Amino acid sequence: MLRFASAGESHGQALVAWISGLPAGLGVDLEFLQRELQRRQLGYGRGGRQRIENDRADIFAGVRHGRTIGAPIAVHIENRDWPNWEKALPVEDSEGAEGGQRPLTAPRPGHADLAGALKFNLHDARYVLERASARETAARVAAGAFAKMLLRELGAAVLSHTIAVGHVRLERAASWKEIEAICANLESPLRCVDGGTQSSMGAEVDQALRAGDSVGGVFEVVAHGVTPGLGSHAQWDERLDARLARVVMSIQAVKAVEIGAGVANAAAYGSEVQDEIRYDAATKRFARSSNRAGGLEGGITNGQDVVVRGYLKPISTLRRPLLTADLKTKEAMKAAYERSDVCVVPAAGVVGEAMVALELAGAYLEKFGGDSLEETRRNFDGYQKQLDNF
Ligand code: EPS
Repeated sequence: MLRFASAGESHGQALVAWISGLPAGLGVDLEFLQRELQRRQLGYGRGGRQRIENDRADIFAGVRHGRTIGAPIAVHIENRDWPNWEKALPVEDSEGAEGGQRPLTAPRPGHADLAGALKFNLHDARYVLERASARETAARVAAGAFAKMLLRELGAAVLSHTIAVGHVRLERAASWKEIEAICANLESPLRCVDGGTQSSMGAEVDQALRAGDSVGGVFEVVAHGVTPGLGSHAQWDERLDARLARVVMSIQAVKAVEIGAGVANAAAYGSEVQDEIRYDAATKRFARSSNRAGGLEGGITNGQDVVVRGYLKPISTLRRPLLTADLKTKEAMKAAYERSDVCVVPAAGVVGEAMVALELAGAYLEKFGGDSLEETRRNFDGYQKQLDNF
């Protein structure tokens, strides 16, 4: 079973990612891993923190001589902001010490501040926000990079692009080639495949910035080359569409998830929604000329691209804060402002890729198993033959 977890607070010493269940013998592409972390740091509308951080993954377990060894993998990512927070967030008991605790008692509407303070019985939301922060997603992206390395061995790739920022939306479909190109271009400000739309998205970010506000949007994750038959209709919790929805919904600020054209499909007739089937003798595979189902039917992959969209609400930290009530005095006041991002849609897309890659890699390993990559591949190849002869 493929599992992963993270630890670490936004302004603590470091983040840690732990990933367990990958077969032995998988080549680890260190350059790719670093590049994935770099991609997550990019995007127009990010705050000052990204000028401090330069995320690098140090692997300290589970990889030897460039390959996985079947043991849990552990990755360490330093927080370069830590020296600025060492006095405020020491591990040791420092009661009465100088340095200040940097408490946050005016909870931000929309953030985990209030709900977390109530849950953990804290009258300072500092520890809640430290862990709720999307800084944690650097660890997810590191874990996701390993999942992508396995998927690559099995002929699949996972990428993303931005389809909406605020009111501005990409009004056409993007081809896989376009998505590949926009992901390879680290200069692209918002990772939208259409230049004109991207400029309008940039103006939307500018407007939010000028107004002391924040702006959300939609990213689309596409998994290409996915074999048919992952996931299952047989039991509710085996349905892969449901599993993908869960992992994408777990990303900070995501408040809705869509598979394929799920939202538009709800307002259309059945004849306009279902993707007609034909057989392609050249590839020996069934094919479609549309993919409104987003590559999943009955909770099972059907061989089309898997398409998952994450809808992000605007970041809850506002330079022009909303009203709140103080955790200690209960008095009405303005919510706290901490340095923050204005728009994180492109970065969230990279995190979406990681989450989708991890879930898909898990689904591959459930179907094909394998303690070594050779064993996984043998089982996978046998299944491909079965499909060829179907
Ligand atoms: C975040 C607030 C900001 C973001 C942070 C997420 O951090 P800071 O308060 O240090 O400026 O930059 O995201 C990251 C640090 C990151 O690497 O993505 C929050 O409150 O969620």
